[in-house]
Amino acid sequence: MNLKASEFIQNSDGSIYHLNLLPQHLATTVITVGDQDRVQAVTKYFDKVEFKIQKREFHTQTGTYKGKRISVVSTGIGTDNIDIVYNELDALVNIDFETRTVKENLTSLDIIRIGTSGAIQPEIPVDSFLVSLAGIGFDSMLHFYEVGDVIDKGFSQALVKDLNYTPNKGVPYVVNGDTQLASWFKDGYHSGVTLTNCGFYGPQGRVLRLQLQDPELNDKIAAFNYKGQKITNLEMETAGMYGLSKLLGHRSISLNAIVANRATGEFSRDSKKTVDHLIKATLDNIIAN
Ligand code: R1P
Ligand code: URA
Repeated sequence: MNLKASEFIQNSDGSIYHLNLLPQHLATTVITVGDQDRVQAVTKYFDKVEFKIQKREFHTQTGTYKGKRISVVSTGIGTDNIDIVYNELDALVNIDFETRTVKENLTSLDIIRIGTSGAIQPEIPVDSFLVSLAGIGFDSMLHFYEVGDVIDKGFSQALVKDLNYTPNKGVPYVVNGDTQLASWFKDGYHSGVTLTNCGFYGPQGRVLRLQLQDPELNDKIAAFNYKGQKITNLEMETAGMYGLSKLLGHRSISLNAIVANRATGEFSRDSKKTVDHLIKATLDNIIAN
């Protein structure tokens, strides 16, 4: 069945609506970054860049690193943007742009996030790296999809109970990252469970001028333990990435440069340098696998 013009939206050059890409512009290994300027910070290490485009916060460059073709795509901030980026990346490989139909043989992408994050456990220091083995979504994006058995219901129920989580904030969802991709990033990485939230300030327990609905929430998050798993860090994309990649049939892993530690109150003195170290490590880990 042909997809309607209002659902699968192509620009006048045939490219997909937000990312502005045609299928030939995308590699099957994709690095996502939040910050559009971080795309260049990754591709400066490439042998060559074959293609560049930017529309809104979605900046893409495709090229080769040590002979491997990789696309680097900026997502902007939040799981609302992850909804756009994941659906459009999937369309680029799994929808025929001429017939506007879903292909019979589907392609699976490897999607690796290089992002920043704040640790919530004191033993995970600023300027360290963390690979997210699972993502907990305090946002509601994934609930709009038929999720089947992709989410861990027991984990979710334990969160609601132990955190005394008020229903008007929604229902947390928990999704695992891809274990094969996670195994590429072991040496030099902490691992943990990443809490993805729908904001940076109140939702992550930061108080500037506004008081919080539950001032104890971050302490409860830090103390929470489900079958030996502790929540390690806070950011704004991982759970949405894991949910959509499982539903669409792609492999995703989220790598975090820890720039803040909420337990000790520290922030990195040179977060750009830490992110640069994570970029170099990630590129070499991709090549080694
Ligand atoms: C907030 O400052 C942003 O930083 C983190 C959060 O997930 C959020 O997107 O990731 P990025 O550095 O990749 O944007
Ligand atoms: N990004 C976040 O979302 N939170 C932090 O504390 C640091 C980076």
